[in-house]
Amino acid sequence: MSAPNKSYDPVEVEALKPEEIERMRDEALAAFAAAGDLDALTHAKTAHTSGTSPLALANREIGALPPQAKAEAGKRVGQARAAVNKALAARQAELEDERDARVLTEEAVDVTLPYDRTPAGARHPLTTFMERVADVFVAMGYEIAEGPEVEAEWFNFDALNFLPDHPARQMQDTFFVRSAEDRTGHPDSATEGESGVVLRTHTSPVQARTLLERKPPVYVVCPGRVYRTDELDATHTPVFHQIELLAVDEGLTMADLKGTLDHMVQALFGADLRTRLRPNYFPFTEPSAEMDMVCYVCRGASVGNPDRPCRTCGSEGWIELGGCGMVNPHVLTACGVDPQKYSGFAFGFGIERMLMFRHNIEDMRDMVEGDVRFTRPFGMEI
Ligand code: FA5
Repeated sequence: MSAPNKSYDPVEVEALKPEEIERMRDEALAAFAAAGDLDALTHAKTAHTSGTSPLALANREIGALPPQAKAEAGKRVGQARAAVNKALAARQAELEDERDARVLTEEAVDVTLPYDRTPAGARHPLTTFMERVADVFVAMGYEIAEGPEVEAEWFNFDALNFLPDHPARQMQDTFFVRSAEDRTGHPDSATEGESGVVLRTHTSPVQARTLLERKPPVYVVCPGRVYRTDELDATHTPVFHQIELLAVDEGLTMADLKGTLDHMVQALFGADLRTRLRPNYFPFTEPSAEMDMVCYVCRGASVGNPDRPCRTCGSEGWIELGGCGMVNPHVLTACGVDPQKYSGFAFGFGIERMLMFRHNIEDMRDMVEGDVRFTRPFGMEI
């Protein structure tokens, strides 16, 4: 900065001469006009309006002028800086308009062009729901276990304590696989029911397979496809899905079973929902029970209340989920597990029926017919 002037002689301060100020202003205006895009304008802005620009440096000289000269020089510099800022703002707006117009043209979408008509695929809601149920148990430390769909009769029935004359063993309930020698035989062949091989009628044979393969403690969840000779109708299909749960450890009781069921129902349908057990019979569990959950829609409020009918539970207040019980000691023994030392619980239920009441699906046939108009509303869950 120059030394303070004692007398008024503006000519002595070169940077404040009127023609110098005009030159600085004109240079700035020319630089803005020459900036072809916003990046170039940013550079020009730094060069001509920042604290080290010629006009800013000239402005600093004013402080060294004698008082009578300060006002005149200040006015001159101030007017020049105002002109520079105005020109900058105008050019900025101009360049932004140009950029917007260019982007609109370059990125225009022709909505009349034909789109890719191949629809994106989605997983079937049965698959995603079955995985969601399994995840609830995996989060509790259970492992996934699997077994074959073409199963030995021994695993499907004998190991599970089905006596030889149990009705489920009849050919009108179970698909028997023909023996190798009889593959070309007549459909009514007598050997069909004697091959010892069936399409598994439930996921419970995985219980026996797991107990033969692993030593307790065993905590497994077994999702899978099962087969029965049921006709396809609104509530039955010959091919459906079940999820089985098996826990075998020291000291397990019905209370553990009930707590596990409550946790599952709350994880899948909402907090505070209860389950109840009703006595039932399965050869492979003792005691056995049918498991219901309180209706997650009306929570029992529709029972005896014609003004509030509930489609989900048919105003029953409860929804039947599946079968369960304590693993029958005969099953433990058949699979080499000491029933004096270990006890266990198991339950199994049909995924289709659960999906039906969870999404108010009225006809099971919709789930198996593969029509995308049914699956599409379930979205792209993967
Ligand atoms: C069983 O299959 C037992 N294995 C369940 C079990 C496991 C009990 C472990 C105890 C311990 P059930 O035959 O009731 O039980 O069938 C279970 C579920 O399969 C039923 O609740 C129903 O939801 C479903 N289900 C049965 N038949 C069909 C069918 N034809 N179509 C669709 N779902 C069916």
